[in-house]
Amino acid sequence: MIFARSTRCRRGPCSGVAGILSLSALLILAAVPTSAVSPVQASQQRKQVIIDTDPGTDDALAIMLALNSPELNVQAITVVPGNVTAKQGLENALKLVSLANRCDIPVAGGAQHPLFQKLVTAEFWHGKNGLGNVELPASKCKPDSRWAPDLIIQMIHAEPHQITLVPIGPLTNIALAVEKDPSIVPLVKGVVLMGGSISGGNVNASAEANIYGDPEAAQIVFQAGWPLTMVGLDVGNMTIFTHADVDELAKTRGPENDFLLRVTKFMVDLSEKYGYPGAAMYDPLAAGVAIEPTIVKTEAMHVDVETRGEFTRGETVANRHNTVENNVLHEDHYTIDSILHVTPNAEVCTGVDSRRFIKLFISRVQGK
Ligand SMILES: [Ca+2]
Repeated sequence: MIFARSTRCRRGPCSGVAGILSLSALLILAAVPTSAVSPVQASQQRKQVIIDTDPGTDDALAIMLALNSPELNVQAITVVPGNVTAKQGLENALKLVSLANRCDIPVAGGAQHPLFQKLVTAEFWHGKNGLGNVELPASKCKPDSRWAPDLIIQMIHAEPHQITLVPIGPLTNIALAVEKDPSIVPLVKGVVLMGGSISGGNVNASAEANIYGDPEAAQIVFQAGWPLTMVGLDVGNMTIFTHADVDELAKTRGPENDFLLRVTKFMVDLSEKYGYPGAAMYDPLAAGVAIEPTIVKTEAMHVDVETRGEFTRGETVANRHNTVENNVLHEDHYTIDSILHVTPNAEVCTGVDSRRFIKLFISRVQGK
């Protein structure tokens, strides 16, 4: 497994690898006359991401954050059914890129339903239209004609080792891409996904919504063998957008700013109605981790997705110590023979500098 970041960096407040790289990049840039860095080169230095999304209120926040962050170059937005149907999700994604005047970004529809179960949509939490009942103008942008998994496969082959996948919905499209062309796995730079939990679910006692939405797809994605960061409920629930944050957004104006103001107000009001202190920033935090990995602490774990449990279907079962006991049959019973090591397959986020993230989010979208 490849885990580029050092353990010290991941677990600390972090002056680690990412910080060193940033410093190196600054030193290199300082040594080069500004005119020598072309816009194309500058664009290539940014992290290339494909966002796979089921927009979705918090998806809208994540997309707007990504589009307004110079660290990221959003190569494509692919749409998966989840919070809303595939059709509604595609319409929403197109309206979002249109609002941001980014018709240059391909937006493609993909799967129409989960791999092995019926779709469960969440208008209850996201409003009838999935965007907090905030109506956006009709999109100026047109959908890409490619099927989302094909677009993902093509882009990864066109830019090997460059693209980070940022899935913020059920993992159907990503699993279909891997199943169709497993050769993309070693060519992906990384996967930063919102989903899962190691401390109980939100759909029910055990499962988080994105994983619950397509457990078989999630198991494929977790076992694929690429560097994967799991931004789960554990850290999303620590990252709460409050009325004070809504008020902060209300201080500035702009088409995106004003849209996000209304969506976040919808989210905070609804969350408070059901007893939460504010709106958890699940999907935007995944975008935030792609932008600035040091916002979270992670621990390497082996994660499997339960697909058969009566009470636990869709649970991300994380091995915190990465060992299992090896039981061997002796006559009529088993005995523990040895301890086997389990190779981690995910960096699981276990801590977050939540205020730093909320400030980053607000600062990036204010006045836009
Ligand atoms: Ca989502």
